[in-house]
Amino acid sequence: MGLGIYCSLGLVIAFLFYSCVSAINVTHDGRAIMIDGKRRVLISGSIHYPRSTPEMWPDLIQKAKDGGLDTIETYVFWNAHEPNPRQYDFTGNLDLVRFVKTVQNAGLYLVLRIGPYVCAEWNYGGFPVWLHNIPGIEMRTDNDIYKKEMEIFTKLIVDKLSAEKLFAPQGGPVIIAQIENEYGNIMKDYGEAGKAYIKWCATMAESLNVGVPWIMCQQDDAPQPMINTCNGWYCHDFQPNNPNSPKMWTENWTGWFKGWGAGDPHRTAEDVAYSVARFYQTGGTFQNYYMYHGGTNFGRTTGGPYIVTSYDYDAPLDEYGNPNQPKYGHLKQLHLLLKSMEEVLTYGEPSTQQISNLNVTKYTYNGKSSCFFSNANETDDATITYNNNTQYTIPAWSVSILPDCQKEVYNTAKVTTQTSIMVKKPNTAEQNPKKLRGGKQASALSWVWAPEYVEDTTLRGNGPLTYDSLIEQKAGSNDTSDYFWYMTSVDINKDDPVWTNNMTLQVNTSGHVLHAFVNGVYVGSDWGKNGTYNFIFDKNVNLNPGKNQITLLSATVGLKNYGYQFDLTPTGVSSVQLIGNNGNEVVVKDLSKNKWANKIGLHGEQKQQYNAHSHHAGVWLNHNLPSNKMMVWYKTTFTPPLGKDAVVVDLQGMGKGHAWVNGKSIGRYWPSYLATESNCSATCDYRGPYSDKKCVTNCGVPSQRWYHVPRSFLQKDKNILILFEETGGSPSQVNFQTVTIGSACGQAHDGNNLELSCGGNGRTISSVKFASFGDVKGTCGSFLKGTCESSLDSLPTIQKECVGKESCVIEASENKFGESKCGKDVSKKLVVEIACY
Ligand SMILES: *[C@@H]1O[C@H](CO)[C@@H](O)[C@H](O)[C@H]1NC(C)=O
Ligand SMILES: *[C@@H]1O[C@H](CO)[C@@H](O)[C@H](O)[C@H]1NC(C)=O
Ligand SMILES: *[C@@H]1O[C@H](CO)[C@@H](O)[C@H](O)[C@H]1NC(C)=O
Ligand SMILES: *[C@@H]1O[C@H](CO)[C@@H](O)[C@H](O)[C@H]1NC(C)=O
Ligand SMILES: *[C@@H]1O[C@H](CO)[C@@H](O)[C@H](O)[C@H]1NC(C)=O
Ligand SMILES: *[C@@H]1O[C@H](CO)[C@@H](O)[C@H](O)[C@H]1NC(C)=O
Ligand SMILES: *[C@@H]1O[C@H](CO)[C@@H](O)[C@H](O)[C@H]1NC(C)=O
Ligand SMILES: *[C@@H]1O[C@H](CO)[C@@H](O)[C@H](O)[C@H]1NC(C)=O
Ligand SMILES: *[C@@H]1O[C@H](CO)[C@@H](O)[C@H](O)[C@H]1NC(C)=O
Ligand SMILES: CC(=O)N[C@H]1CO[C@H](CO)[C@@H](O)[C@@H]1O
Repeated sequence: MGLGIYCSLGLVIAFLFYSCVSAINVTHDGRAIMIDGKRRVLISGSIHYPRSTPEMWPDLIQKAKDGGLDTIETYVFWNAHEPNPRQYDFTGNLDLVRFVKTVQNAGLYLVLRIGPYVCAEWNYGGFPVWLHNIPGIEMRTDNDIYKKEMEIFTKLIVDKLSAEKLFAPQGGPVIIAQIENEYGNIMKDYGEAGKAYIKWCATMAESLNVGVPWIMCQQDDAPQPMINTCNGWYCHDFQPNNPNSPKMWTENWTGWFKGWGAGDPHRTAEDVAYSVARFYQTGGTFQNYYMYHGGTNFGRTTGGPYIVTSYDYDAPLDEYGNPNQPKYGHLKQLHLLLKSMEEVLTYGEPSTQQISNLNVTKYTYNGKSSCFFSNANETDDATITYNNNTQYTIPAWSVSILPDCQKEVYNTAKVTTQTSIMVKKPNTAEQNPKKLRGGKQASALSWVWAPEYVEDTTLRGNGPLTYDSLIEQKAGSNDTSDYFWYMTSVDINKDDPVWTNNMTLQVNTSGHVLHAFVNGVYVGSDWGKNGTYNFIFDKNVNLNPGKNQITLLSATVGLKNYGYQFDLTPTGVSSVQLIGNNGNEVVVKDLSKNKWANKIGLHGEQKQQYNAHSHHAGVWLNHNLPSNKMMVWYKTTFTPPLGKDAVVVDLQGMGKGHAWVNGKSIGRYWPSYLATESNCSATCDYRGPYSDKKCVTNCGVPSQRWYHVPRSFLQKDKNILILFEETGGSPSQVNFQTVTIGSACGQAHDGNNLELSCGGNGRTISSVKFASFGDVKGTCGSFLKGTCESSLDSLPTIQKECVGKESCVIEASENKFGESKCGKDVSKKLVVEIACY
């Protein structure tokens, strides 16, 4: 593609703008990605456009830029864009072009990971389920039907972005593209066909002539000119497969995703920074945070099974877009420092020597040197002598960076950014808070309800589809709903050998949730526990002589998104048996090969009961509001909280279901699913290799209680929340809240400045809860004064300088707070906890 200058003339809300963008030449050598011939240190972060809203994008991207990023990375989500064959959707939060342009307007680059298999804890890894139902298809291997579909979609995306001149040679922000995704992890199971497929992927991608490098992550045998890249918690040991490929890290997991039944994952700021610093120390030049902003799995987009609606990921920006402090700020400092060392890191000669078990790496270029000291010991701090008798102490599991090889400017374990504690606040915009019995106050939400209509149809066995045996749920439904009904009837007499006084209905299901009814009466439910999704449902049943109606409702909770042939993992009911057991013999009557009628989805889904403007919706009732009744729709109106803080709805008390605000899905809810007690740890030590089993919190409480309601879903006055309650719950405690910074803690060592802030937006410091200069003990929220505090009480000083302000900066020194009794050997610090309005 030729390079040139592209200009465009546009009219935007009465503003004439005239912009010229010049072609950007993206190449690479064995050291780095080169932009216009210059090697670059690139720091990137993943933000998936469908996991937020277009109204949130500019703010998220600006915060990423302020956080020191120069690149945004996203996958492209095939099943969202092509819900039905050749029917495409690029509207709303699927407006990929708008997202890329938002990144461009912020002056950042973009890495486009087309996949089109994406994993990403996204439903079915991004594959449309209709694809699975094309006869003869085999996904992600050397199969002509699959390859044709993959090529059509990949080309569509490339053409769409090319038409808008969004690739770098056209002056656009897209500097790198990705084909396939982590295929190397599962390739060996596909044998020769897998190798042929990967070669085909490379050739197909190259033929699209996008004019920027293509990458393949986790693909050791990526054919040239594809660049193979690393994904993982740490990537310092990774080496690309070709001397001409730079060392790139496409997924540095900033945290982890969460399952129903799991607690909150947490990866410390110290450990993420450590992994980044070691990567750049060992010659890495491009690194991407997975995720930088995780966001929300709206609608039915969650992968799984059993992954929660929030995709917060403990990322540097939280689900709502607020800085996750100290992670955001601690990494920002590292980014700014690495960028300031860009030239020496990409052109300098590195040399590494070992000094008492530490790796000391020195990069030298043009007479300038920068150093990294890394201590990989998990328990012991280390002191080394470098530069003629200067001593440096490097804490365990940390890296010190000395941009001039003299003065330590950053250490990954020394966090100076404040820790912000986010809180939920009640919705003060709601009028007339209702007094509940016991003096408790609840918001004035009043509810109407409608039953999900089952009595006349499904429970009597009337389904529009019929099959001669049980059908797999994806095959039967194309995944157009979570819900799939299986109905059959069984004629049975008292002389049937299965007829005993102990008859059980046994259902073997591949998940994910099962509800069973016999002769129109509910008999029980079950779902997979601890992440397992195959389970056996067993229930004693009373049958009538003659005809009996069996109705099973199977519900999916996100289709599997990862693993060898994950796409073939069955869902739904696989066998149904009646088992008679009279104590002497067991008689099995297999109903699996019966004639089965099926129905896709709920009546209310068809009639759009979730949309208050639907003309077909069932009548809402305002009397006898049911509680703990399954299959019920609930509706309420509410006034949104004032201000700009993120809005959440607290669904405590509800069972499992789906929620909509003004007809827009805010995702599945399941607050009755508590996080397993045993998997949390009371303490969290950043030292030692991280895994998602470490530092888990919030066990024994709902895995997800609060659900994000993006501000752009809300109208000024009257808004409508509709819930479909599947298993039974009570809406009496449901209320809207805002998420805001409640308090913050910060510390600064002697001679440094302490910065404290209530997060902007006009929010001010309301009080100082704790302040001490000395050897403070404890953690944020429970600090204790040490034994050698400085002579002047620091509290009034800090109150004077901070209260009433949005932020304040305080010098931590004996000059200011008076002499301490700590002595030379104790490292003194100023520690403060503030509260915010
Ligand atoms: C792009 O940059 C490379 C060096 O990285 C150079 O060899 C090449 O000629 C440049 N291409 C154009 C079209 O300027
Ligand atoms: C809890 O920990 C156990 C043992 O490590 C593990 O097998 C299980 O999957 C964990 N459960 C959750 C919900 O994370
Ligand atoms: C130091 O570098 C060597 C060689 O690259 C490597 O094998 C070793 O793991 C590194 N040690 C530390 C502490 O990083
Ligand atoms: C950490 O350092 C201590 C003391 O030097 C040493 O005994 C220990 O073996 C080290 N641990 C590792 C994993 O290197
Ligand atoms: C260290 O000190 C010696 C003697 O004072 C001097 O010759 C040498 O240049 C110094 N090296 C560095 C790195 O400063
Ligand atoms: C699933 O989708 C395919 C392709 O659009 C279609 O041919 C098929 O009839 C659908 N199956 C069901 C059960 O709706
Ligand atoms: C249940 O079904 C699964 C998948 O079809 C099968 O592997 C398993 O053996 C079945 N279990 C029983 C008890 O029938
Ligand atoms: C699931 O986890 C719970 C709580 O840790 C435990 O009691 C139960 O045995 C586990 N079930 C399975 C099937 O592993
Ligand atoms: C009833 O049948 C089930 C399974 O068939 C068996 O496990 C159970 O022991 C039986 N109960 C009695 C009282 O016989
Ligand atoms: C092999 C592996 O663990 N892959 C994971 C990489 O991270 C993404 C994002 O969380 C997951 O989707 C993959 O399962």
